Amino acid sequence: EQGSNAAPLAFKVNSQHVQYTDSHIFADYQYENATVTKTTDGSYKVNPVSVKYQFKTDARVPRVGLMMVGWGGNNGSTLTASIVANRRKISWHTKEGLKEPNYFGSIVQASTLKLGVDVKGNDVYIPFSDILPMVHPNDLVLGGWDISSLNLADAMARAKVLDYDLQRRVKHELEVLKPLPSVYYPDFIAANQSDRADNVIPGNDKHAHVERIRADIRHFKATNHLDKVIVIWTANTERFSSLIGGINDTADNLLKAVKESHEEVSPSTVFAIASILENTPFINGSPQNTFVPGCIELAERHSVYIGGDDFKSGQTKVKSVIVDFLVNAGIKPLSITSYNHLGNNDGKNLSAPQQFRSKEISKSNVVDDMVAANQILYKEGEHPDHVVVIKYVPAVGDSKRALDEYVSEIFMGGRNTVSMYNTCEDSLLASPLILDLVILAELMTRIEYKTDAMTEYAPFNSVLSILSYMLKAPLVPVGTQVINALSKQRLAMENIFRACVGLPPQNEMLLEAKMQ
Ligand code: NAI
Ligand code: DG6
Repeated sequence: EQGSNAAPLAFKVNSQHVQYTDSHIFADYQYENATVTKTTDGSYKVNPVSVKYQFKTDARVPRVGLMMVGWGGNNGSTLTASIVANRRKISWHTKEGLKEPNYFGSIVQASTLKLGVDVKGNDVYIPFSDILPMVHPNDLVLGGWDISSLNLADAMARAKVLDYDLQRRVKHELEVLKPLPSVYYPDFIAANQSDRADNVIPGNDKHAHVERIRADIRHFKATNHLDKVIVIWTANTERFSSLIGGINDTADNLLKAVKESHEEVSPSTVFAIASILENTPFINGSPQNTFVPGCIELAERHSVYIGGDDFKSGQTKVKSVIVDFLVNAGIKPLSITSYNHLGNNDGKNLSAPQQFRSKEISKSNVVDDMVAANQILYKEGEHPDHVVVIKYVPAVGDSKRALDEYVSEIFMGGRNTVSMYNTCEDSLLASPLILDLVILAELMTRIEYKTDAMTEYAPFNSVLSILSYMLKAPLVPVGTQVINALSKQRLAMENIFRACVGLPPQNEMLLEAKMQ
């Protein structure tokens, strides 16, 4: 159970603005920004603003459970097997030799961040996971639901992602893990998924389904002696739910719609509601609009964290780097054409038009902020052509192919075409993202802030936009801007965590190296 004392810290900040107690880190932080207004003559007036924040971080690392919806899928089974291999330090043979387990692809576990500079002015880096006390993936207690009854060992074999020798070595530990029966409304996922659905909660009473999922979360928490549970949707992509006034527009209407088992309440929204009512953070790793307005309001009402949508694993991550680079280099992307083909069950589900449409939407809006940021290249409302194609090709399995072409206008009417071809196991990119989302969402539950105008510490906004780096279509608090540029998303994360330990935002000015 959660210890009464803080976890050992990798560093301490020597400042009057930072205090450490047995259980917490307190930091005073001056947030600097600038507000800009346009004057009547078209010029800008800029007002520097400075706001004092106090951050309070509970430095005690709790015992955390991760419940995956779609546990028996490619991501769920791959992540489970990989955690077991890491936990037990299980190595395995491939034709290239002996392989050791790792957490590559997780920013928390496999990336570093700059803490400062040493006496010679050289950068000093620490593991990302050392910036604040975080849960280690090996310590997560795993569970979840699936409409397919296969145990995790058979699910791992069905996924055909991990090397056979590794599968063989973790099998005994996975075969005792069985997904809980789940909520299945066939209309929301492709008809081609129906033959998997042999593990479903009976009936059509959506209120009873919410209560059943709530009970599952409570039971999992109690039987595993957990301090906290995080629920993540890594199940099939659903179709979008229609947004209907009186049904899903407000929290009360949504709860009423659940009681009436309205047809537009999706399984993923049932899980989100159940999690929120259990005070359990919920993250949506798929593109559909799980977070209808009423669901967001419900999360805010209960001060529960939610995050989404759609894991940003490969093609979109690269896109949010390349377009950012091109636009910031003064080069004007005119068209972005993206083809995918893949042969796993996700690809099979996405071969149905309504489910493809959900993915097409989440993959299509990912450059909007970068384009809008450069009014020299783009007139108001102007946008590059952007086409997204996904095809199901069973033979390639989980090894997704992504082909992208970027055509840009360069100096004096010239054209620049970048063409990319990317091959990778889809689930090996997505699984570490699940860890980052869960570990960072949990960390956020331990951070509170206060301004001079507030008498009590408070949690952040329920919508965790800080998770945007890992998500294709980041959900942000109502009325705030969406940031897709990957470098900005990473900076936001790093700098917020730095603020919690009283450190200034990351800057690369290196003035000490530039002055005489
Ligand atoms: P998958 O198809 O292998 O796994 C999904 C699992 O969800 C299946 O086992 C299925 O039986 C189960 N399922 C379907 N409806 C369910 C419900 N109502 N309740 C419980 N379980 C249910 O898919 P995969 O590859 O694991 O991906 C999972 C999701 O993550 C998909 O929506 C996919 O689009 C999304 N995603 C995956 C990425 C990747 O790189 N693998 C990246 C971005 C998003
Ligand atoms: C085909 O596009 C399957 C999808 O589930 C993707 O693999 C997934 O959305 C990842 O997309 P991206 O653009 O982040 O590589």
